[in-house]
Amino acid sequence: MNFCGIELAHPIINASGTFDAIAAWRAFGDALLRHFPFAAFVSKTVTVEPREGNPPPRLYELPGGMLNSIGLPNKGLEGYLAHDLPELARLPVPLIVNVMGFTHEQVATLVEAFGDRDEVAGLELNVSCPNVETGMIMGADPHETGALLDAVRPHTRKPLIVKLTPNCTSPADVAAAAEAHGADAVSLVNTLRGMAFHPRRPSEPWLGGGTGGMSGPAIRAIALAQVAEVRARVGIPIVGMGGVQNGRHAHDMLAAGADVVAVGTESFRDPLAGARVAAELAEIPANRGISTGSGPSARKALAHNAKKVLQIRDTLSTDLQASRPQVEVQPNWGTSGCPRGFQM
Ligand code: RRO
Repeated sequence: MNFCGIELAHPIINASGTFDAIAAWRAFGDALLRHFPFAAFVSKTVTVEPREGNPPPRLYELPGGMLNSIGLPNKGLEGYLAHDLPELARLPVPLIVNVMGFTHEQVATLVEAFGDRDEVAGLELNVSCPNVETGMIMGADPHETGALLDAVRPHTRKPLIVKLTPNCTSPADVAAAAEAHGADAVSLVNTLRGMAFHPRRPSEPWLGGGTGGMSGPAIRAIALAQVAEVRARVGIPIVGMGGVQNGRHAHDMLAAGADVVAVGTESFRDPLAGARVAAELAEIPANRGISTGSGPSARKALAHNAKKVLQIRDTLSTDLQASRPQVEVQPNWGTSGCPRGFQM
């Protein structure tokens, strides 16, 4: 299928920041490249300057999801170009780089730097991070989003995908402004701002950053409603995400109006979730009335790719799952520090 001029083998990609392809490559070896779980790879957010990220703890498990307060740790533009981009360019799928700046000039610098690179298929503008003070300002207001696009659109001809926040009055208004000012697509939802207290020290916030962003199955219904609302307002393609765990959930996201579906939190539990979701989606009968508002219809794309995706599923169990990780991979979030057995 075609998404903003980018060829995708199937409609399932990753949500930014939820799959570390370089670490997974180290863990699984080249089997990961032969059976990459996503049709495109979206990088973790890159900023102009390197960032340490927020103080720990950075994660908190919740019933049906989790809170994160990662705070954009990254090597910065120079470090990313020198170290990460050459490795990510070797992935067998198109690369979409997620960028964030605190000013228009910073975002323009990032867009220009990546806009020139053949390794990069497209850019996702993160105007929706809940974990830095100014992170959401540009994405919470339609005028701010429009002004940002006016500033950065001239710097590249590559597809610009605007990642929307659910933490604002009207994501659909912001999406409409993004479209009117030259965005090629929108993606939603980023995480919902949330908070948790220390289990043993009441009134002390658990997360080092104080608040965090909530993701996982508990937010799926909210994501579906917002995707449907945005679809009613824009004609550009939509990347739908929020709590997708299986093919049925992906199907629902397409039915709500998405053209492409991103898997996020589920990949922490199951690094192969992307391929599994794609395979399950392909098995859902194609004639279930999915009709997307723009671009190639998801139904046609599913039928076209069904065979290919089923092949991926068949080889997964005999190859990638059997290949022993060369470093230890946590099967689940053991790092949140949330005591086992604690009632949430
Ligand atoms: O790094 C983060 O804390 C983070 C980012 Br950039 C984002 O966009 N969404 C999120 O939940 N966490």
